[in-house]
Amino acid sequence: MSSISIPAEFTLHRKNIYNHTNANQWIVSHARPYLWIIVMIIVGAIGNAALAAYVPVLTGDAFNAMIQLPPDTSVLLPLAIIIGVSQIIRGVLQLGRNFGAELMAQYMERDIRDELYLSLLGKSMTFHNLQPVGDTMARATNDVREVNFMFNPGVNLVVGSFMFIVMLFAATPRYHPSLLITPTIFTIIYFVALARYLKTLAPITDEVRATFGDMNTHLSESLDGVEVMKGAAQEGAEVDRFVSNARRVRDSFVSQGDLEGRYIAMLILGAAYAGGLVHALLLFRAGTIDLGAVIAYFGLLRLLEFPTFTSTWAYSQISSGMSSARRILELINMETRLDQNASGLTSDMRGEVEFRGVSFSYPAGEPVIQDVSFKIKQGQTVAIVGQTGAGKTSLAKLINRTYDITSGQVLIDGVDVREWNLAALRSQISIIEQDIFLFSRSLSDNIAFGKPSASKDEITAASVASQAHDFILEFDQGYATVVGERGVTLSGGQRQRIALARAFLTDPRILVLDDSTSAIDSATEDKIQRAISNAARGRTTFIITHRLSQIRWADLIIVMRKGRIAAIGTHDELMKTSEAYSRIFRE
Ligand code: DCP
Ligand code: MG
Repeated sequence: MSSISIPAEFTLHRKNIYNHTNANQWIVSHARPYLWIIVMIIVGAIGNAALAAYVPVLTGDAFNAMIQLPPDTSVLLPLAIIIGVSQIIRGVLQLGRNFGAELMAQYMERDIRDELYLSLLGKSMTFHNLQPVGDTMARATNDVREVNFMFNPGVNLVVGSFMFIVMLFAATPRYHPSLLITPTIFTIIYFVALARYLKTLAPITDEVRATFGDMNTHLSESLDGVEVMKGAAQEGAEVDRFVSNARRVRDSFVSQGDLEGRYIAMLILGAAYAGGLVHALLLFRAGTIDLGAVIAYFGLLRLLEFPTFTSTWAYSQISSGMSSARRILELINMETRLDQNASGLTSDMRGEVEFRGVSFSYPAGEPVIQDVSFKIKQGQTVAIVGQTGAGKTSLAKLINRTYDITSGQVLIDGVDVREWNLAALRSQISIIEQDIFLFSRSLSDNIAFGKPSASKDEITAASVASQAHDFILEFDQGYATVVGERGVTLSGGQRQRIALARAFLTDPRILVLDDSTSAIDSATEDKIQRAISNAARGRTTFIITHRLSQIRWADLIIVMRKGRIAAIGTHDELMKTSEAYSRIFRE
């Protein structure tokens, strides 16, 4: 068992994680730890099929006893008892097979879900920005479920019914070897038809899974953007788009059903019964076999019903499961560009930050940061200003390697950020984003997010420092108040103070506050101002802001324009030298 060796932001070690690019091998390696269950399924399947074949054999014997002159009724009771007991044992074996398959299916689902979740957490922001959430959700829920169904009923019935064919071959020669002709012809046609069926089925099940993923992507996006959609009165258009997506899912399901319906196996089963019966009767007429053998043989032929019936959908279940496995594995193996650099520097930060000729562009995009250089001493406060789209947020995200730069160097304490151990780097840098995300948990859980071990007192102290304490106490539940999804019950200013409280608790050496919202009433503004100056004390702080009061008291001001530094210096210097800067203050 090897752990993932693809570059990951965070490699989370756990057993049962494998490194594969081929879905078949991947599934096999997941199944390997449960070999004992597979043995149980196979033993159950063999026993079940053997005892199913035993009934027609006994029936044939009973028939022979009855048609003797005089009929020998004494064998009937023992035969009945044997049939009864054997079918009870068969029930137990069948239970073992079904139970084993279900157990296996659930274990597989759990392991694969764990592996997928861990790999998603380990992926870079570049990946998460590009990968639609709805599609990921479809893969993490439905596709994982399909892999479960692949084992039960899929593999369960395929193995179970295959054994019925084997038992037919085992029992038939007992009556006459030539009676094997019909089962042989049937089996050859059955497998040839099956192979062709599966070959046409695979692209269709791929299509079914893919259209389902697309539909989910669209659904999750329109729910995320429901406010925008309603605001623009676009419900109608969105419904139309959804309907057309749903229609594609339906169409692909229908074409799968169509193919399943045209599958030839049922037809050849009828032909096998007819052919087998004629053959047995001819042998009987020639005196080669007795009447009991005809009866038993016909009963044995009926064993073919199970494999024929299940093959129309048990194999397509496996086909769907493999399509899903490919989709899950594709997601797991999608490249992530960041390397966590596990062996990198882990020491305590002082908080010096230097940019040396840094350029950066998003994947397949124009450069959004170009040739940026500056140096900040430990404990300084820096204001980054500039118009919307100037690259302020992007610049800040290069500091903790949310994204890796394209060229140049970002150094912290004189060490390139790529030389730092990523976990050590990020745990000492705290970025409060423009769009603050709160989890649907209690306020105290949200505040303690970066430090789950925090005590109640610590949480309260952090909230007091970030000016959040007062408004939290105004809620009926206080700190236990559960935030609605995405924090909709809190205002922008309140959310910001919760995020600041988070930062107080984790006590980072570098704090980045992306605060581009400016429309806040002056009382709140005042509180936030105080919270920020509390937070900035004793650590290197970057503030991205439009608020003049905050800009003014910064040690250094960086004016960004179209990804470049337009001006840099203190307030007084810039007022003298920068036309662009002094214009901000004149307005
Ligand atoms: N950009 C992108 N992909 C992203 C984020 C941004 O291509 N995931 C582009 C959009 C802009 C440029 O990068 O053209 C700079 O975006 P920023 O978010 O860095 O800009 P600001 O933070 O300066 O803008 P604002 O003040 O609106 O927050
Ligand atoms: Mg921004």
